[in-house]
Amino acid sequence: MDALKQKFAEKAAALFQENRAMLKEHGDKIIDQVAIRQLYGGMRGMKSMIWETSELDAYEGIRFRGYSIRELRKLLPKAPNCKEPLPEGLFWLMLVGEIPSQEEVNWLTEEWKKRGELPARTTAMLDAMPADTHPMTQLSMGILSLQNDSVFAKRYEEGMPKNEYWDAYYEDSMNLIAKLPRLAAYIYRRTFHNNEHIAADPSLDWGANFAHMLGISEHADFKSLMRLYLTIHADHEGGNASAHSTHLVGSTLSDPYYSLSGGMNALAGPLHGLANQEVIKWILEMVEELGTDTPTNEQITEYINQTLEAGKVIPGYGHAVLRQPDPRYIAQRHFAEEYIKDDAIVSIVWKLFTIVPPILQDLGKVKNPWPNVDAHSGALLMHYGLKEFSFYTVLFGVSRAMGVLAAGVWSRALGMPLERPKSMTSKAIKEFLKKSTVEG
Ligand code: CMX
Repeated sequence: MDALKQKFAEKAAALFQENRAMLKEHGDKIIDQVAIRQLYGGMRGMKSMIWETSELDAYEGIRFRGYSIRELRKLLPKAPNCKEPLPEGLFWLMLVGEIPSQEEVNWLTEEWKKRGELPARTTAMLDAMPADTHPMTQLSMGILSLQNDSVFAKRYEEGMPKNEYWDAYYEDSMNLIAKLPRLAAYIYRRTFHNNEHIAADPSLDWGANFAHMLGISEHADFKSLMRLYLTIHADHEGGNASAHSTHLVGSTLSDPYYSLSGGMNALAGPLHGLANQEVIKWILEMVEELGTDTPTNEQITEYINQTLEAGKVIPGYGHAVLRQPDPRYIAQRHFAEEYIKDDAIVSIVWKLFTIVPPILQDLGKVKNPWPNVDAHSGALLMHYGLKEFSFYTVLFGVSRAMGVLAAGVWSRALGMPLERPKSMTSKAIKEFLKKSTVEG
């Protein structure tokens, strides 16, 4: 058994026992109440599942195993000559709750290299798809094409006992995460670069190798950006749509390939991960409409109002949980301040930060007028030459896989059952109200 798996096995066995004892003693205690508003309102704030890898606070933002993004940028191991964390380190942290040593992270980098090859059937399937198929569709189908090799599905078929589910889920998750950069780079190169592919560089870590295979830029800063990007998009506790979808599908004992594909289909929606594509599309349309990439505040205000009057949302702004500027936005802004000088699109993103929030606030209904993670990422990618914005959500997906799969290994280890909440009809709600009024 490898060292990461061994560590996980010990921690998971201990928490499993602890939880059983805790549930026996406290299982009937009420932790939350549900308002009718929440049933009609996308279950906002409803406590409904266990997610070990990260926790989101409305004001502080995300904490991975208790660490903020600012702390992780300092504490996680790094590649030589790079200030940004290695995403491999975050995966280790999410899985076992400890900041890994440089040696442990190097082991994980090597392990993912060994598991990273794509089978020929995956590339053949992608090649058979129309070139204008959205990259997120290609990603989801590419993940499913790998399902033939699921260790979990095979061992389940052979009668694997419950206490081994996590082990098979771990193996699939490691294999899948290892392959995702190659799958994503293949999708990018076939869709936008005449199907000309770039071989993996065995000397590079997971994130830098992804940057290399995309072939965008040999600029060292782009590799740093990829490491940061893949770290900060990885997890956002369990309730967001991609995490929750992966979790729900996994709870049926569908294997990690089916589960992650489901999660990616949720990420592909414009209110979730696709917002990173929508932000840059919206900014580029503004630049084109106004005929300048240095618009005045008045011109930007006018454009925002036009968008709202057309009944659309301002992409990259607002959040279902956060009530402050997203620390993932702030991390990307700090990156831009340090690495990027004089970029017109980055400047527009910064102007929007001061112009959008008061306008959204004046609408009187938007609960969070601040930027989310998607408001900044596209401008950074554009700067380094990754201009094909329909690909942006795939990058988000490659990162998100680490969080949702690490959480999936935990779900299997803790024996989480089939997820099956209760739904109600509007008629039943009316009857409930009638009864509660009569009863006073
Ligand atoms: N622009 C315009 N209106 C907005 C808005 C925005 N950026 N954000 C929220 N609103 C509106 C909502 O559409 C809703 O309007 P109605 O009552 O008319 O339906 C109202 O304000 C209240 O919404 P809310 O409670 O503040 O926000 P929700 O929790 O319902 O939705 C989110 C959150 C992210 C879907 C929403 O803010 C939004 O649509 N933002 C733009 C899309 C976006 O950037 N998504 C990415 C989020 C991050 C991610 O998951 O990747």
